[in-house]
Amino acid sequence: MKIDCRVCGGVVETAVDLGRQPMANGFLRPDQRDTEHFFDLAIGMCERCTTVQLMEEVPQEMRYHSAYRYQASGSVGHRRHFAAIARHFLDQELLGPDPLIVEIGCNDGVMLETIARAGVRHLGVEPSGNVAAVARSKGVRVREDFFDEATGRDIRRTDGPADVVFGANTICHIAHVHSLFAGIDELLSDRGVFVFEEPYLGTIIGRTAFDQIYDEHVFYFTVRAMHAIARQFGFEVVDAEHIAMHGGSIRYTLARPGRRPVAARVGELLAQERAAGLAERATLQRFDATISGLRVELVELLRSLRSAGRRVVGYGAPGKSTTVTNFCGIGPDLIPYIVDSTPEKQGHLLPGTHIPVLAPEAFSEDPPDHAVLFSWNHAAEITAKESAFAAAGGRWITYVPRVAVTSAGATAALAG
Ligand code: DWN
Ligand code: SAH
Ligand code: ZN
Repeated sequence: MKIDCRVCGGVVETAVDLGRQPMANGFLRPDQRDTEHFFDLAIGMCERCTTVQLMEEVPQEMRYHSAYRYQASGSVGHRRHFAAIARHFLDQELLGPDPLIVEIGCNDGVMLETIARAGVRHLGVEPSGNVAAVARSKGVRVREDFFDEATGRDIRRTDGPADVVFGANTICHIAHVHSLFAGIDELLSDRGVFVFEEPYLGTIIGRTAFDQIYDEHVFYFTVRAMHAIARQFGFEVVDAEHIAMHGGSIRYTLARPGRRPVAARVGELLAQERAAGLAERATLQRFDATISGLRVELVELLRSLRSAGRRVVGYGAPGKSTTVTNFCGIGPDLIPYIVDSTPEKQGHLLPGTHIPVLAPEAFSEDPPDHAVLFSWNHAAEITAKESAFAAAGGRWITYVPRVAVTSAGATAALAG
């Protein structure tokens, strides 16, 4: 299959195909089993700008709404991470007489609550009403909307120029990339910075983290692709920092050309990407073959444990778990339930495979023999929380970077 690149109009051809899949966060009530939206989950690389992107898109209004299941404050690690970036902006960027920071995809206010407490002017732009309400309850000012060119222009009119526009795991969700950057151009001050952190194609491939591929993640950025995107829309990549979030992300800093010095690590990451062949379609095709082998291994392991009478459950129902279970054909016959700490996911069914999601108490009250760690990027926090499980002989099953039955210690190291 071929499509036109959303960034530059070049040709994008399918390179990794994960088959018919539901929306990753489309958790169902038991009576909603027959209402699921499926689409062809596949990615390809643009032959011109090398941006990797979904071949088929799920409309944003179907993905983000008043029952959005993901709450960004659902882990200690993420709360700490976003409090730290907020303090960085307060100390380094929001120093003018009347500074303004705008966050695209502020979710439940996990970052902006620190800014609000500091009494600094801010605005969250968040289309999912339920999480926007949580942000407001924390004192965060929120505009319930999808950010695009019109939104950027309107915020400039009502609030003035922004010194910082921030996004985390959101910019890669936005398919209307031309309108997005036109909105940034409208909103950002002359010396302002557009800072955003997104899962990194380099670590998705390097760690075989194929479960990061799903409907919400429209783009899978590299520094090289972002360099081309920035230039196309009148900006410059002035910094690119490899961070551990979500198993490996890049925090990009864009500015207007010549306004900020370019950090040396931008060139270092570009060189690493060249060495890793990240701009070559063949790299994606090898990745496609690797995950097909991983699928066979994971299903064979689960089947052999079932045959041996061992009880296996899932731990964590991140968006990623929808991709793994549907791609591998893992249903309640192999994993009878998954526990997750998000109240809005409990009592619901995992999209596609309809594995029931229960509260974590089900795990601690009746520990299984094995647990597949779907929230592997939270491994340290989870294995510490469930240390009694491993102490009693329970074993974690992981599949990133490869299928393995591990002790708690080795599992904890997975988070990166
Ligand atoms: O890009 C996105 C990122 C920001 O978050 C969105 N597409 C949606 C979402 O992706 P995700 O669901 O893969 O994010 P997480 O943070 O890996 O999800 C972790 C899941 O694990 C949550 O549902 C909460 C759960 N969890 C748990 O049950 N016990 C997490 C921890 C730390 C725990 O102790
Ligand atoms: N920033 C948080 C949440 C990421 S989940 C974190 O990193 O954990 C992605 C968020 O982006 C969701 O809350 C979703 O509603 C929001 N979003 C999606 N498209 C958007 C758009 N065009 N403008 C603003 N927010 C958007
Ligand atoms: Zn392109």
